[in-house]
Order: sequence, then C-alpha cells, then structure tokens
Amino acid sequence: MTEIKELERELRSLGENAEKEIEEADSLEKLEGIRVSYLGKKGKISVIMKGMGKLSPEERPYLGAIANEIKEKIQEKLKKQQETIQEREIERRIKEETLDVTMPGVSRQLGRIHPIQGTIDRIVDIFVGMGYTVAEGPQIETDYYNFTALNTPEDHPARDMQDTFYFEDGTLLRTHTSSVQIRYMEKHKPPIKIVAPGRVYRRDTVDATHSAVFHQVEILAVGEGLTFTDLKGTIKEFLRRMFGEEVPTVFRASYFPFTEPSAEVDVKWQGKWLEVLGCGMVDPNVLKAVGYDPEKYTGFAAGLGVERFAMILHKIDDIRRLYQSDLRFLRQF
Ligand code: 2NL
Repeated sequence: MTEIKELERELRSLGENAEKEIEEADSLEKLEGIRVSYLGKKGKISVIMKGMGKLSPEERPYLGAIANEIKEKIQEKLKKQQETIQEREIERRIKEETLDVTMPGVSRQLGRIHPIQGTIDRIVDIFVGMGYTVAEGPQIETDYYNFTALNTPEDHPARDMQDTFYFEDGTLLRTHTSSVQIRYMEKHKPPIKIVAPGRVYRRDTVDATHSAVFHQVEILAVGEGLTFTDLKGTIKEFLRRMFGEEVPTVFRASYFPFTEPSAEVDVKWQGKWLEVLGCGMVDPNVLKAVGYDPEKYTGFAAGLGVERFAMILHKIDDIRRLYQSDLRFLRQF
C-alpha cells in the first residue's frame, strides 16, 4: 500500500476508535481525557500527522483535509456526548433532589413545660400583669432570714428539727420564699410590689398531698395606706384570672407568725370548696426587722402552694405524679 493510503487508513481507524470511546464515556472527566488523547498537542492524530513529512507536497493537502474532517467529527461527537452527560446529570439531580411536599413530615418529639413550671409561669404572669416585680433568692438560708426576721420565735414549732432540714453549720433549706422578700426589703425602700416564686423544703412525710420538696409563689406589697381591702381585691382578681372566671371566695381568719390579721382563702371550684392560699397584713415586727417604719407603712402578703394549684387546675389526684418524670403522665400537659 502507498504511504498516503496507509496514513489515511490509520487516521480513519483512529477516528472510529475515538467515536467508540466517546460514546462509552460516562463522565465529563473521561470525555476530557479522550479529547486530550486524540486532539491534544501530543495526541494520537498529531503523532500520525508527523508522518506527513514522508509525503510529497502534492499529497499533503489531501491528507490534511482528511485529518481536519476527522478532527471536526471527533469534536462534534465530543460536544454531543458532553451535552448528553450533562442532561443525564440534571435528570439524576431532579430525581434525587426533588422534594415531594405532599409527603407526610418527619414528626419530632418536642419537649414541653413541666406542669409545675407551667403553673408557676401562669401565677407569676398574673402578678407581673398587676405591676409586681419578680424576686429570687437562695434555697439555702440562715435561721435569721427564714424565721427570725419573719417574727417566728425561737420556740416556734416550725423551727423544729422535725419540720425543717438543717445543715450541720446551722443553715437550713428554706421552708418558704418569704426569706427572698426579707432580702429584697433590706435592699429596697417602699413602695414595693414583689412576687417570689421558688422551690421550698419541709420535713413532711410524703403522701398523695405532701412532698418534702415543693414550690411556692409568695407576693408582698408594702406602701403607705395599704389595707386588708387591697389584699382582698388583689387576691380576688388573681383568682378570677387564674380560674378564668369569677369564683366564689371565702376569707377565713387564720394565723401565721408573719401576718396580723391572717386569713386562709377557699374557693368554690367545680362544686367543691378548696383551700388555695394563705395571706394577711404584714406583721409590724417584720417591717421593723428590715428597717421599715411600721407607723408609716403597711403591707400585705400571700403564699400560694404551686402544686395545689397545679393539682386543682389539671385534676391531678396524687402530688407524687409531679415528681416521677413519667413521660406518659407529663405528655398530657
Ligand atoms: C401559706 C401561707 C403566707 C406570707 C405567706 C409573708 C411574707 C413576708 C411577710 C409577711 Cl416577707 N408574710 N408571706 C403571708 C401569709 C401567708 O403563706 O399557706 N402558704 C402556702
């Protein structure tokens, strides 16, 4: 065979091989590899074209034209295959990434507010709405802040080891949040209106209605000319907002060391009379203890048992349910 025919045959066979390889390429990287191996400076076609040196000047244009035709064909084929691969990639992504908004969502288990905290929040929100300021303080207290400043004498039964948790150094776990209010009064001049929520402790035997750890919200207002009528109006308005409607209310005379006079409040709720809180006018001795002039200022205070309200409002029959962290129970709130 003549030199030129041989070169032409090689060229055409190269072209056919290139087309086959291109058709089989399934990625843009492979395609680029094929392009370089055939059309690159040191590619297979260039290598053959170097053999043109052996041809006569008349033969060269003929072979050059064939080479160009084959190169163009390869380029054309590369372009087509590139488009095919890109389209395939787009289709794959559409399939893979399409979000079917009609599919059911993945539901997540959300946390929720514990019924005790929820009840504290509701009580505190009502008083904040009446202009009270939230006050908080330590759970470990001294005898002075928990008892002495609250007009509770040395021999009062509440101070008994049987009723209060004492530490060896004489400090104790607060039995009410009144201690927070004493601390607040020491630092602020009247008039004051505060609401003190918090955890308190008593050495009670645990049963369906008693827990050694429980929660209280106390309120305290001190100013000039405050009377028992202000206390009554405040409590009645609070109870109306708490129960969501006007509830029949009775103030019964009672006794607390830190208030005089004192009262316990019962409400009629779902056909039953329930005791819901204790309250009274702040004893002058308590005002004196924090440096307030009892001739100039009067005050009223109330203490609310949080668990009691939570149990009434959610119809819970055993206080221990509130502390067992049983999710089947807690998920109901
Ligand atoms: C109850 C009774 C009460 C108070 C708490 C109080 C606080 C200060 C001064 C005077 Cl700083 N009083 N607090 C007053 C009356 C009753 O709680 O049975 N709580 C569950």
